[in-house]
Amino acid sequence: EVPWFPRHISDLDKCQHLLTKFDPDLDYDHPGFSDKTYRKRRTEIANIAFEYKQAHVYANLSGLYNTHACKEHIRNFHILEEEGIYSQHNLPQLEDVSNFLKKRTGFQLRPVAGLLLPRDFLASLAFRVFQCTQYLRHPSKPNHTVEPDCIHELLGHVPMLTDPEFAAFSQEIGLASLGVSDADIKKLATIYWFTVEFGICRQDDQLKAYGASLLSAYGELEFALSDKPERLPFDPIKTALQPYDDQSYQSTYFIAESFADVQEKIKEYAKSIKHPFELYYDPDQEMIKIQ
Ligand code: H2B
Ligand code: FE
Repeated sequence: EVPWFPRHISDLDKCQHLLTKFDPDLDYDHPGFSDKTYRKRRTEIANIAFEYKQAHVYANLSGLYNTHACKEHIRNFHILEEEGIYSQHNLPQLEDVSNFLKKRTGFQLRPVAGLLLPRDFLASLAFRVFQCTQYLRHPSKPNHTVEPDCIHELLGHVPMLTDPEFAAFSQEIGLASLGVSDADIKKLATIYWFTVEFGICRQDDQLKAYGASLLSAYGELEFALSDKPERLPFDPIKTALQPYDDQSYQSTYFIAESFADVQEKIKEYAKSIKHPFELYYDPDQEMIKIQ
């Protein structure tokens, strides 16, 4: 049997096994062995080398967008690259992306430490605030992460939130969540899961991904559009009750007949939820007002 060898330049990510015999952390004879500061600096430098994969995640994913992403995502991703906000070799600053979004659709990014409770996460959307993580996935699993990370937010969510209609509709899901029961939050979070995170839609008779979790996961993006998983038509009443796995690929995806269709159906569904009062968002005062 022939030993494994790299076939594509990106396979060099797997050629990162170090010989440890001269490693200052392990070799007692290393002149730096007893120098903690030196060893810490070496570890930091080593981590930069391991994390070099990030550029490959960007290249791998963006290479799939033309065939796998919805039009809105493709268009806005181009704009982000043209304006110099996104590129393969650096992670943009939260503030630059937030300023860009704010000009386009009034959405702003706010840093968050990790996965939020659905009620808190959805509530922020009512204010056109998107809670954005600040860390990267572990480099040993570049293609998939169960938690949200920067790659997920930047490659998945931000291009979609750059679309005015999608932004309006995200805010509506947020407004629909305010003050509702735990059971209704669970249903809204499930709808959010199968649309904003894992949604597929039909465009020009082809299936395209618009869900951010698909658009930020190299393996699952291909899987979701292949003939392997089950795909059902999107119907909020049924979708809201579908159980899901947040640890690995989804076994079921929901197809929207068009991008506009999913938005319309969710709007209708939101009207059917029992709300304690009529409310709206006043953007001038950045306040929710009760009617
Ligand atoms: N928290 C954070 N920080 N980012 C998300 O994308 C996210 C979240 N998604 N909490 C939420 C949950 C979503 O899956 C729904 C609303 O439960
Ligand atoms: Fe997300």
